[in-house]
Amino acid sequence: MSMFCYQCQEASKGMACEITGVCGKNPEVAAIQDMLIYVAKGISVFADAGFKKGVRNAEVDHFVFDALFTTITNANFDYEAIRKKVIDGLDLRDRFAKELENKGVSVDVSAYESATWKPVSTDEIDQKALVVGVLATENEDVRSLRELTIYGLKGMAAYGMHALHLGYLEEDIFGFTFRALVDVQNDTLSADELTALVLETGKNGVQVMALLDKAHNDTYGKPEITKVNIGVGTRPGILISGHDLKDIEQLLEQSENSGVDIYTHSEMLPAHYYPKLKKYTHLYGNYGSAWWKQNEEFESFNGPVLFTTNCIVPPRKSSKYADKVYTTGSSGFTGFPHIEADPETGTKDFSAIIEHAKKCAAPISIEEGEIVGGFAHNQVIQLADKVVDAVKSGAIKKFFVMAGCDGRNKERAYYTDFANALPKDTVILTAGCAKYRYNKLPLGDIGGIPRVLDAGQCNDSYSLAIIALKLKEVFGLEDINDLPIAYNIAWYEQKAVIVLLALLYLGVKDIHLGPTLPAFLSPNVANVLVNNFGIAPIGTVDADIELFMNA
Ligand code: SF4
Ligand code: SF3
Repeated sequence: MSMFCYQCQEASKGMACEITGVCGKNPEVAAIQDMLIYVAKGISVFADAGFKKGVRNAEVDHFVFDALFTTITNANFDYEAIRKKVIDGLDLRDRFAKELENKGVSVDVSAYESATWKPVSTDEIDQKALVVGVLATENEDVRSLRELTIYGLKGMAAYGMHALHLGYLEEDIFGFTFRALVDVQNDTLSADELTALVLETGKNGVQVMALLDKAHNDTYGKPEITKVNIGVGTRPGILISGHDLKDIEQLLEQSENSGVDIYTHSEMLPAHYYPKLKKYTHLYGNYGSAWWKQNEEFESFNGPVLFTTNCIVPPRKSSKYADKVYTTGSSGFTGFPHIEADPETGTKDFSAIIEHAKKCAAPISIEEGEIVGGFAHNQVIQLADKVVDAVKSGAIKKFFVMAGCDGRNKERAYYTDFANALPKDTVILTAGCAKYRYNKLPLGDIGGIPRVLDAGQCNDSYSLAIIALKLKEVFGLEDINDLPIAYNIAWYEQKAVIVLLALLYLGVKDIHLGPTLPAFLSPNVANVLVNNFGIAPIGTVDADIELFMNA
């Protein structure tokens, strides 16, 4: 075994990647990512003590969230960049420990090796990195609950970073994150206490998604129903991928009147729904589909690509686009230029990528037409009367929440088949890149309500929860589970983990999860989720539709 990672849906053989990552993460990167989480845990021992005494440090906040975000699947493959974060983090931990000491805050570090371990060389860091990963916890149930918490925190921190970039994040989110990172190192906690921590992570996930929703709505206006062009223009383009709306805003501002068009890719598609982003006429359209098709789609795009977050797929050796990709934020890949924000202002200088685009040919068309989206909670609630009438008249029998992630596994064809096979009196509520499995199908509408309502990015699953809560109120129901809504969620990486934990916290039961259940759920932990929440794996399309329609 040269590595051990089981954090995403692609974990090798449904168990773990032990030789190299199916995602392309090699053992060195896997180990240094484990080390970065270990350093975040060490800093959190101090940050938790400081937080409880009212001592706050913005550098520490940022480090811990960035460490969690950096280690999300497909976000950062740059070994050197991650090792630098590790070294900087160890220095920050010791500086912050001094600051606390000077302020009279005592910290009991005796139970936490991560708070005291000091390497004397960088080689020692590499050696230590091999033993601080997932398998450092021997008991498989404790390991499962600890990792479930950490993966939830990773998703939460990713969304939290976007909210932070827009100036929206509440202090208690940091306080919870630090405490949770201490608790996952605490050998005295029982399985019940760790289970409670998992659910508390879901509660904080709801809060962060609500904050991000507010940040996006306040900053860019409320999402509107919008038709998005999926064809191409004649001018060179920049393709922007990932989830960070502040990045696309800055890119749009800086590229206005440059002769270059901006195209969204995968999870950046929902940028088109926001009034203050769609006002830019050079925000041309959306190019391609979900993240996993990028090897082909980037080739034909011709222009440079900017990754603001996950999901990066390592380019093939024969790739002709590898020298055109840039990263920013917590994302990274060895050899791709990384654009840093000005530490004072948060501004990013995208001039290099804009100049690069000017020298490129226009994108090659891979499809034509339009897709429609922008059905976030505000917009759908405006349609509430129409929706309620359609339910009361029987025109809509059921809603299917099919939020989450897409991925390259063949079994994911299930989701396209499922969408196609659903009875015509059903509506799909979607968010996240999972939508690309069915958002271009001719599924029609029900009395003017499209049968696929796209709320936005994976974090906009929050919108779907708000819509469900609103419908519960309108129908005068006691329990969210009495609504005619079924949940058939596709997951891939850790953002989907926090979405799932958030839905559980909101009381949603009987979620079907696929295409496979997480490898990091031990049989006992999986049983807890099955027994308490009715979580179930997907089956066949026909059997699942029958089950859902008769529930
Ligand atoms: Fe494997 Fe997923 Fe981990 Fe990558 S992130 S190494 S595919 S489990
Ligand atoms: Fe997709 Fe990576 Fe998860 Fe934001 S972009 S949902 S997989």
